[in-house]
Amino acid sequence: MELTFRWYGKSDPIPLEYIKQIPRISGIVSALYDVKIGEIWPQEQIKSLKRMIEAVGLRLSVIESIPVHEDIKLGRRSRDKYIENYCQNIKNMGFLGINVLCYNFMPVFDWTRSNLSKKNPDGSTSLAYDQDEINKINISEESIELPGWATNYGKAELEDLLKAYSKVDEETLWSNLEYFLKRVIPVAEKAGVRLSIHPDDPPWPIFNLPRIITNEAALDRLIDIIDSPSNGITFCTGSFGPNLKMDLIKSIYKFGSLDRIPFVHIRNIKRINGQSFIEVAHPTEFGDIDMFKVIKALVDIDFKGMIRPDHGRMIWGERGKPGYGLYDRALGIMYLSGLWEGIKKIRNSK
Ligand code: DNO
Repeated sequence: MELTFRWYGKSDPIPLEYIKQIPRISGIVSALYDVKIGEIWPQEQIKSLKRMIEAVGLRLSVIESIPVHEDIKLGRRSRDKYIENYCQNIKNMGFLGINVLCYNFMPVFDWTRSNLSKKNPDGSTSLAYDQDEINKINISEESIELPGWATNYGKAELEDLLKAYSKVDEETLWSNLEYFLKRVIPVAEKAGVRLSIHPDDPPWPIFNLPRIITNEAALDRLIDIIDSPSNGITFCTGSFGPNLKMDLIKSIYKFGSLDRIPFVHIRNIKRINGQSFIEVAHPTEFGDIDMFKVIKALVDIDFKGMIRPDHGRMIWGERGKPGYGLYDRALGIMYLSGLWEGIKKIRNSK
């Protein structure tokens, strides 16, 4: 198991040196953020990112993410060219010894929240998702700035995408994912890279756009598309957490034992009636996810992949990228690694 931390490159307000000071963190999760979606990442830029990280004594362990071009998700004819570029990126990663690639297959929007700084009684702020708020938004008319929102797309492009997706139902999206995986996974295998799909967050359709990586059955279907360790899952507790029907612990045992989980994102959420939730501090008692059981399952399956603390609250007056401040994520990973050490030692002493 390797403990990692997400870092947004030079524009991240958190210096790499600070991350290095968090006990037990040895890996960085990062990406190139200025390459157009669908293009080949310049090898020199990846090398320089890697060098920067290595200069402080850390390593570039995971690329999160190389975004999948919408034409691939839509199954447009131009997808082959973008798939070819994707394959080239995978080969380049493998060549540089970066072995895990986190990606997602969510149409247009990545992770979505309705509030980026919901005030908590203790003065900290959290990311929150309120389904009623989301229902009130008319995405083709309002321009909204939220994380994971289609800031990459201008208004006209967004409209065009929404129109195109109106003809794409879940089954079509599945078959487009299958088309993609059947082409990239053999390349990834050869390159020694493990793709890890990130679940849809929240795990249900939003704005009438289909979302398919939402539950255990979807993960079964995904790994059945191609039976390969390179066809893996980023097991994100906070993304699956709002889905009441998902037994997180059972899924960790199941997909972990099958060696289909190269990467884990850990955070806690508190469900608020129906389809709304707020992100809370990592420890079990603050949310609906039993962190002891999550870590125990990972210890039990002898998890050898990467773990990163996912979103934290903003605490101690910190300002920064929503969900990606230093302090609460550092507290979170210390708590998780303490659980890991305790569980492992008790198990070994029996
Ligand atoms: C949110 C992240 C996601 C993730 C992508 C992977 O905080 O976990 O944005 O990076 O979905 O492609």
